[in-house]
Amino acid sequence: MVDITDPKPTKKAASRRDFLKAGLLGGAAVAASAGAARAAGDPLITEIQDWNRYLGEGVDVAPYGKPSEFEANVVRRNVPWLTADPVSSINFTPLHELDGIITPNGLCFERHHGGTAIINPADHRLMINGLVDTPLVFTMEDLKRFPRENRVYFLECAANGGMEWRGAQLNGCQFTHGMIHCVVYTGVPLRYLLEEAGVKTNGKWLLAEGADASAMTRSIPMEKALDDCLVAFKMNGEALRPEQGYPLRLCVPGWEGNMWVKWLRRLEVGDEPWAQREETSKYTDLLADGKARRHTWVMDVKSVITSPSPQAPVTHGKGPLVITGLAWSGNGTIKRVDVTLDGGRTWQTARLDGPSLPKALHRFYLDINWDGSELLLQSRAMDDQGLVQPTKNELRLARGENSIYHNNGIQTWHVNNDGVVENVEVS
Ligand SMILES: Nc1nc2c(c(=O)[nH]1)N[C@H]1C(S)=C(S)[C@@H](COP(=O)(O)O)O[C@H]1N2
Ligand SMILES: [Mo]
Repeated sequence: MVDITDPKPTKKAASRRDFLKAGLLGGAAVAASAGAARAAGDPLITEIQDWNRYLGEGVDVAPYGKPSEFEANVVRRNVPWLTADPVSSINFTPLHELDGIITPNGLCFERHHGGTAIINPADHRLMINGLVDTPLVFTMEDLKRFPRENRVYFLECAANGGMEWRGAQLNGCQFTHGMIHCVVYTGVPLRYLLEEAGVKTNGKWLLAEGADASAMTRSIPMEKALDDCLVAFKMNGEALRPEQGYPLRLCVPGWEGNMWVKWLRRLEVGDEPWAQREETSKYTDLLADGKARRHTWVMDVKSVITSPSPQAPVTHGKGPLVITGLAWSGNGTIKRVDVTLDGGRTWQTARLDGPSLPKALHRFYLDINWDGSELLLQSRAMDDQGLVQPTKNELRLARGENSIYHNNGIQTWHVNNDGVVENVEVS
């Protein structure tokens, strides 16, 4: 904890929030006494501060609000050497800075293959053609007259963690696991639109096409399209962000992000898959024998500790420590998350907190009293189908080392005595 003899306590060391937090942790004697001592001689408590003395800005200074200036480091980040050009590239959600299960719109990672398309919704059209009774074209206005639903889903790029197949590489969960976001979508069940067009009996597949410069296309089996797919126009209550496919995107819950076509302009009904680039040369899994697995749509059960993690080291020394992270499964809900402090020798069941929704992120916590010794932190998730997250060795045994996509292996963070955290691999 903070040295109470320090003549110039830092702002962080004496914040009211820390004091309250310390007071709330009943068993945390160290924290509580430090908090009490701070209250006694701390100028941040005893002297009136500027923000208490002067009026603040009026309403309307920011008609669309922004985060506090003190949160300026909470941003998406890319890894420039990963791709040749930012137009066909990726950036990552700062998972280590977030809590709960919802990703703020401005922090949702971006993956596009031809840059962000800028489309006036008045000019946007969605066509349904192919093996249908009546080919249809919808405007955005048309779509908003169908009954709509609100659902919380994660979207994970199949390449999330792809750089980590052969060993620990990137130092931060933002980069190892940040190709994921989770928001509330508002949209029309795809089923309603397909029913309107009337799918012919041999219509077994759907080709979804984007209106961006990459005109991304993916084949989707009709059962999935009729099951839980959504044509969404809102995220977290407001219009989709341009980066996320404004004005319209496809949601394919629990399945790989690549299928969630943004700037959705066309749905063609067919009798077999199309074998487009994104389902042959990309988004297939090269196995050890040189054959490629295809149509691996579901994003399997997975989890990661988001704090402590390399970008979120332990700065407060020993004592109460909140370990937290995220778990998810494309199969359904998360039933249990176990956490180990010793690289997998012993496990403790973490506390799941917040909503538990199918195909959505789940938040877990393990509140410990850290004695300052080294930790090898891992989390292991189990979903409601009984599927358990594998170790990276188990994954490599099953899939070989050529793979990029669908790495749901257990992540290890090494925490040293000073609380510095590093990406390592032990199993
Ligand atoms: N039209 C279009 N849709 C697209 C893409 C694209 O480049 N163009 N990228 C796909 C990929 S690979 C992923 S992982 C997700 C990323 O969604 P996001 O940018 O909202 O995070 O969108 C998918 N949909
Ligand atoms: Mo992706």
